[in-house]
Amino acid sequence: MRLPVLLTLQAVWASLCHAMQHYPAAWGHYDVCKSQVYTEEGLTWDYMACQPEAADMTKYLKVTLDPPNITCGDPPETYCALENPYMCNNECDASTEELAHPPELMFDFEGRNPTTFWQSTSWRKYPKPLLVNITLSWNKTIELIDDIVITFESGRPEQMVLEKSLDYGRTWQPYQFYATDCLDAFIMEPKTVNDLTQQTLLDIICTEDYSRGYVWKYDKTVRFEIKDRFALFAGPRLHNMASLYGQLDTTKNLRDFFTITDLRIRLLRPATGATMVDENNLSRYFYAISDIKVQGRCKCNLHANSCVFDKEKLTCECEHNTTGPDCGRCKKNYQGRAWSAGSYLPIPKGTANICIPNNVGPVNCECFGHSNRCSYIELLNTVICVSCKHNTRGQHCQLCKLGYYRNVSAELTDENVCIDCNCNPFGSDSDRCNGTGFCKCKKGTTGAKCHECLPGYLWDNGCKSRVCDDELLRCQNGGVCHNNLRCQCPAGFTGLLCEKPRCESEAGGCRDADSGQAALPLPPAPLLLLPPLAFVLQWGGCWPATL
Ligand SMILES: [Ca+2]
Repeated sequence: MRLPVLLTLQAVWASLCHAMQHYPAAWGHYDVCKSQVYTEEGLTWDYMACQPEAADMTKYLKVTLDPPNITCGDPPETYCALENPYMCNNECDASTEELAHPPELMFDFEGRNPTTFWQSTSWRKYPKPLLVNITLSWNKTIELIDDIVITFESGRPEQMVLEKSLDYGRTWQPYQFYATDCLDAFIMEPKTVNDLTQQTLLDIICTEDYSRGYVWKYDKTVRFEIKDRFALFAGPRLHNMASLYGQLDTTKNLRDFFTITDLRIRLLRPATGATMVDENNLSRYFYAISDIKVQGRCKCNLHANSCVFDKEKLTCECEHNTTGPDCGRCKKNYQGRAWSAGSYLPIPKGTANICIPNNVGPVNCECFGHSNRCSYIELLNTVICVSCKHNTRGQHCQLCKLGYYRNVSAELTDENVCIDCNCNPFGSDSDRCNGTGFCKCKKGTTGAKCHECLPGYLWDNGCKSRVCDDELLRCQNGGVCHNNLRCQCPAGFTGLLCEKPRCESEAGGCRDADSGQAALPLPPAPLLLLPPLAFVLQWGGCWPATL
């Protein structure tokens, strides 16, 4: 392949790589906490914001029911069929595996037939309300990333509240109210998630969307819509995650809204399917849940990309010199500046905000405004700026990149602090210049940028020495001086000043201009075709006839 083709392919590849780096699909992975990079100080670590992968969080929870003996089957009882409330000979018996409905059946793998579910005792004590609290505890802060979906086999409750805790169950806040009649049940106007806006996203609403119907085959789920709330910032198909990440970064309330340690489902009134409760047939009324979905990830404050489940507890595997269950503080001896969470911005790598050792001199990431990212170099026990912009370089972006020089009239924080040397590529030895912008010139060249010629030289993609003129350096044998750079020689002559006679290769030899004698004939034609000899004959001018 020829060189120009190679260069073209390389250029295409480089621009492709550049384009891919900025392709939106690469946004928001945050799956790497650090990577090795080469800087002027050698091999070092570059730190990025990172977070664990999202997962099915129901694998890691503890479930508690209140009252504790609310699960059916102890003592055994009969209840009405889910499909037909007048067939009331089904049995719930906690002591028989096939007839028991313990809470873990809300979290087992679904897809089997028949569906497995937890079930409460029936509403025997009507009109005393049938109240059940189902508490899911993680003993760890987690961030929700998808809708919470609860599947009821009993018909969806006529009244329920979904609550969250952010302090391991000490205090609770409602997430959403659900009722067949919001005004009647909670004195709230019925709303849906579609009524929310960016400004009202954190409002707690009561919805009637998930309470209607009784054992509708395809209408069994109660949902808390996380994704619809995300979409208020990220767009309907969550294509603009940058906008959402930006909001999460800057708005603590928003971040906290999607963060939980516990969830509580407060079941307040079972499905009755009618305005009147049939007091003669109370074993029709109970709660049964076959599945609860909670998708999320460990909250590690963007300081860990993995979270392990060990001894019944989730823990972030903290990086960036942080520690604690949520990487919420700096390690001992790494408290050189106040702890802070990582940031999603700038996309796609974010900012790590690592903890730095106690004994580092200047603790700030001081880069004179040419970078907002620093990297701690363990070997040198120092903090350096990473990715200095505006053509700067150095530990604090205080120097100019090679090929640039310091603009003395600009402050160190000025975007125009470094000026392009702008050395003439033909006239200068390199693209670098000294502190006042002077380039290093090639022979015959002068000027600050090496774009002018010294006397005796002429510009021709650089300065070439003067070859001929009409005075002292005349072209000989009838040659004509062309732009003072070369003699245009007549057919029979060559040389700088047309001082040599030209070889006559067709005739098989050269005539020596000084002796005037005929040269010996050259060897026969096949030998002439030997490449080195052919080259010499074509380009090398005349050789002695004895060759
Ligand atoms: Ca199940």
